Amino acid sequence: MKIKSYYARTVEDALAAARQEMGEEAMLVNSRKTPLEARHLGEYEVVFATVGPVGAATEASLTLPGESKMIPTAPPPDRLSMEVAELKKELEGMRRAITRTACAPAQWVGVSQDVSDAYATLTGAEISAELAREVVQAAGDRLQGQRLPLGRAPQRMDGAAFGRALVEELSSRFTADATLGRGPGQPKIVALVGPPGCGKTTTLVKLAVNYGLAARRPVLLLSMDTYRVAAADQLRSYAAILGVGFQVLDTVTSLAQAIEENRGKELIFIDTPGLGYGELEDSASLGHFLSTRGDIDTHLVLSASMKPADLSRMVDAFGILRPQHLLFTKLDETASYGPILSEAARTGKPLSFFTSGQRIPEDLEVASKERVLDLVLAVRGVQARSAA
Ligand SMILES: Nc1nc2c(ncn2[C@@H]2O[C@H](COP(=O)(O)OP(=O)(O)OP(=O)(O)O)[C@@H](O)[C@H]2O)c(=O)[nH]1
Ligand SMILES: [Mg+2]
Repeated sequence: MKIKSYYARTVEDALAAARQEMGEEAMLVNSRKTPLEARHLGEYEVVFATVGPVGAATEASLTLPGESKMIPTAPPPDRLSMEVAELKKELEGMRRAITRTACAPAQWVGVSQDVSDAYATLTGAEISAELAREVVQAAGDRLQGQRLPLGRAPQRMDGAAFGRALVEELSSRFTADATLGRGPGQPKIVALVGPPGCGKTTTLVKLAVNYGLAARRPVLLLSMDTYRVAAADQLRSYAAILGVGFQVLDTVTSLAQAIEENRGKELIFIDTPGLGYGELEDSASLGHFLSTRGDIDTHLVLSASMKPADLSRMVDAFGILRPQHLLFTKLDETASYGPILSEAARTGKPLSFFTSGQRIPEDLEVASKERVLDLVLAVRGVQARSAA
């Protein structure tokens, strides 16, 4: 019996090489992902055997591109271990088939490494699987339409061009808009709403400093956060430090009145209590007020570190307040930025600002498409800026 190890990018490639060298009777006896230290030889190590004359020397060889090197090996596997190996092979084949089917659009299956890499990058950044598939598919179509004659196999496509098409596709799926307030009138009124502890109050202060004080615009801070004892004190302290007007209001009627009385201000920021799922219904009057006032620009504040499914549920739950923008905080607490893009794409709502730290007022930045693409594609190394 002759046993030989083949290192190749795929099991199929190894099989083809083995059949060519060892003949059609070459039998796959084992396959595994190549250990990391030998990964440069190929993604998979696949062991093949052929039954030769009894007593023939047993050997295994390590096949490198353009070279064949013999190394000593263990005794030949017995019947049971060969059956186990066969089963392993089948399982591995099934796993790969399932992964491919779930990953790439049907017509791209098994065709292009760029496609599966792109899909892996997007889902690795926790962009929703559905959006990732759509974008990768559309990028491929876009490229095929531009560059390749119809019917030509996509594996011959230009990887860099595909990267650019991918960035363009992603970029076309969401918007960013960091304006404060709605319409040309004054004052600009901005309300921050969101789940408890997501960073509403500190973000509001960051905005007030950067867009009010720093620009010498008269600012007023209003707090509707009377749910918890002394909840408004946090904002009251900031207002005192900054030397800006501050009021605590416990009804929407008094909120409307305070806005009316302060028409002379350029910027009015409204802080609201953190609302969980259950509490959203209890605060129907605030919800009704914010969703019906055409002059209030409501930003839904969300932590970027929320799990994608919880994030989507939360965004949907806050839909009753009809927020105009999505504002993401705590970017410093995650390394997966895909959900930001997914939610912006899913809801069609523009991203407004990002915060990435507790420092006031420094840790605030304008949300831009370039920034989002840089964050999402960081590991891919695609030049997001060039296409955004
Ligand atoms: N790491 C990090 N922490 C942040 C960020 N933004 C806010 N925080 C912190 O998160 C905590 C809660 O912030 P708040 O601004 O009080 O959050 P809130 O949404 O007003 O909370 P409630 O009013 O209780 O609903 C504070 O410790 C903030 O310093 C951020 O971008 N990164
Ligand atoms: Mg607060």
